[in-house]
Amino acid sequence: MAFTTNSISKKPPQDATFTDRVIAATGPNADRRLVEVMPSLVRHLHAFAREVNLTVAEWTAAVDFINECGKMSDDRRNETQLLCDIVGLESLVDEITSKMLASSTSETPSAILGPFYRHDAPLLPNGSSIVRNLSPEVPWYEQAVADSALITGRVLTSSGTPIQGAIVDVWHAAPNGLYEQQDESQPDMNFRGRFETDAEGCYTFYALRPVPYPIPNDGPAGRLLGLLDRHPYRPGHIHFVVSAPGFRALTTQLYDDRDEYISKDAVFAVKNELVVKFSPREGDPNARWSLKYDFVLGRG
Ligand code: MBD
Ligand code: FE
Repeated sequence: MAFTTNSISKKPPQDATFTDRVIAATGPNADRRLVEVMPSLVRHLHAFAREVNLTVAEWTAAVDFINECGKMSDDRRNETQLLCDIVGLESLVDEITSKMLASSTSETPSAILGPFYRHDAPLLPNGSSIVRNLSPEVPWYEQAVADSALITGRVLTSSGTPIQGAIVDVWHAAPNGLYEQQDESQPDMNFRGRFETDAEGCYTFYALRPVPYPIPNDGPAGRLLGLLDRHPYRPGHIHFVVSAPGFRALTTQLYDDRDEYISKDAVFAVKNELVVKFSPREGDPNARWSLKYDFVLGRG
């Protein structure tokens, strides 16, 4: 039955299915977008429950599971978002959104934000490092030196004009596979920074080549992965949010091509255009590798 605002004031027909009755309960002053969205959600939820013969015990376990995710979610760790990630929902929504908004195929593809973004990463001068307090006492010191990398590039319009004053907000995990907020031993805001592009649209910073790591495995989302006999690994990746006035902010990730998990990301976020190759770098005591990557923003 096609849903119209007119039909909601009518008594549901005697032969309406249970699902139609639930949908028809929506009132005349309902939120407009919910009027579009909820009939489909209710139909799919009901069809799912019927298809799998969902029992009360199973539904209760699912409610407990979602409640547990919610209780574990705050601005340091978002377990509900992680749950969406492992069933591919954040990647799907990201793809739908970018298809709706992208006006040019030259725009850099987006990728999901993930659960570890923090607002207010320090604004650093170009040429500085997002690696804080690295010393030989750090257990992964050797690896950090071996993976040290200079990352440079430009922020451009889709016609190739440099954008001055764009903000490149970047974050990645430590060589031990933990983001700074997951790891007591790391300084606050380790491996996070924001850089402003210069008159040529350039940004420059030091970071590390990223390593594969397991998404947090100690909560309900990790338990679900175990029950599904799935591995928890994401390929090594560097997160970016690139923004500039007059342009749509670009949330994306870059993936190191050395990584075996590129073809089996636990959260289904890899896109070919975002896989990058680091080059060996000579004569820079701060970096063994370099990467050049230009971000192309859409107007908006
Ligand atoms: C991450 O680090 C991440 O980037 C995503 C998308 C999901 C879980 C952990
Ligand atoms: Fe991540």
